[in-house]
Amino acid sequence: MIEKIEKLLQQVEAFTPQSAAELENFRIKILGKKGELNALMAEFKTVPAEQKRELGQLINRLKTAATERINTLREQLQDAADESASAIGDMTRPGSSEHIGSRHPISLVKNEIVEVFSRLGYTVAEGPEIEDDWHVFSALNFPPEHPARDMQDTFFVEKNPDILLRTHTSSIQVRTMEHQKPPIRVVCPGRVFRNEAISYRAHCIFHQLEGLYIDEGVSFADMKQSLQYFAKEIFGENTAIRMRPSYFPFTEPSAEVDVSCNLCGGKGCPVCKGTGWLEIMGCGMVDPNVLESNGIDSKKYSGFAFGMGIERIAMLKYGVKDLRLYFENDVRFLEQFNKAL
Ligand code: 2U9
Repeated sequence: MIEKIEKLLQQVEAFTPQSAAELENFRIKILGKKGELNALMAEFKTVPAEQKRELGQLINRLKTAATERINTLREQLQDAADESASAIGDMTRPGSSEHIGSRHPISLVKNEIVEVFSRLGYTVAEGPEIEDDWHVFSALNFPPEHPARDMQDTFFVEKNPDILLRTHTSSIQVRTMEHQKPPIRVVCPGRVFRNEAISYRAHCIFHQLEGLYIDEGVSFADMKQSLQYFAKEIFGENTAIRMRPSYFPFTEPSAEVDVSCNLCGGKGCPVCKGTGWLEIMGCGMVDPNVLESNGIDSKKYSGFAFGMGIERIAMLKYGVKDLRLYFENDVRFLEQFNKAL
């Protein structure tokens, strides 16, 4: 019996359960009603009186050792469970949602404008931001002394007067004419660069979208109708347009296009500075010199072109007062356009 108790004592000391269930089974096996300890107690009753003292002490040692060991192991298992639970965190807390970002308002407006013109049969073309003099100026009828060719207005690359950052996306139309015969119907969105002081209404980098339509018999009336359709699609069905004479080297005649101010309905307000009109773009009939420079017979073909600043259209559409906001990447500003996605 002594041997049996000592063996049980060793078992108690060596026992290391992996789970609370394993520990509970062990407790039942040793301390339970039908466990080893009660069996020993029953056997104890039958031993001779002279052995009772030593055996009684041993059984008591086993009972104390088993109770203490089981309590210690229970605490250890509980600590380990608490620790892994805190690593997972509060499992009842709602999950954190993924931040999916939003489209930049300039991209949204650009896509919208492209869609309007695609309904009129225009395709989209893009081109390089670093250009040469021919594609930005010479092919577009800019005279050699034109101020845009000046260092003051244009960024040149590495002091080479022939290599520059495009000041307008017209260079894309020039490239289109190099590999496409009329009819040509194309819109050209892109980033442009001008050496200008940064303010609430000007930036040295901005985005333009220009269009070109060349075919036989294209008239000023076609241009006016197309741009009126564009204005109504972008600013609303009740929008009216007007044209004022203007000048560009690449178009003749040229015009500025205004839309009726839809804030005051044309009555005059601070946004339209009391005029009832907001300038949105420039346009004109492609100068015959430009057609000829680009290998198109100006006697057979005519065309119109237009150009707009996307920042300006987005400012008018969304009521943005400071153009610099488009370039600061402040998510509090950018996220406001989410719903327009
Ligand atoms: C070719 C022929 C003609 C593109 C045009 C404008 C009028 C125009 C400005 C609006 C505001 C630029 O962003 S802005 O500063 N653009 O007014 N652009 S016609 O004319 C072309 C282009 C290419 C071959």
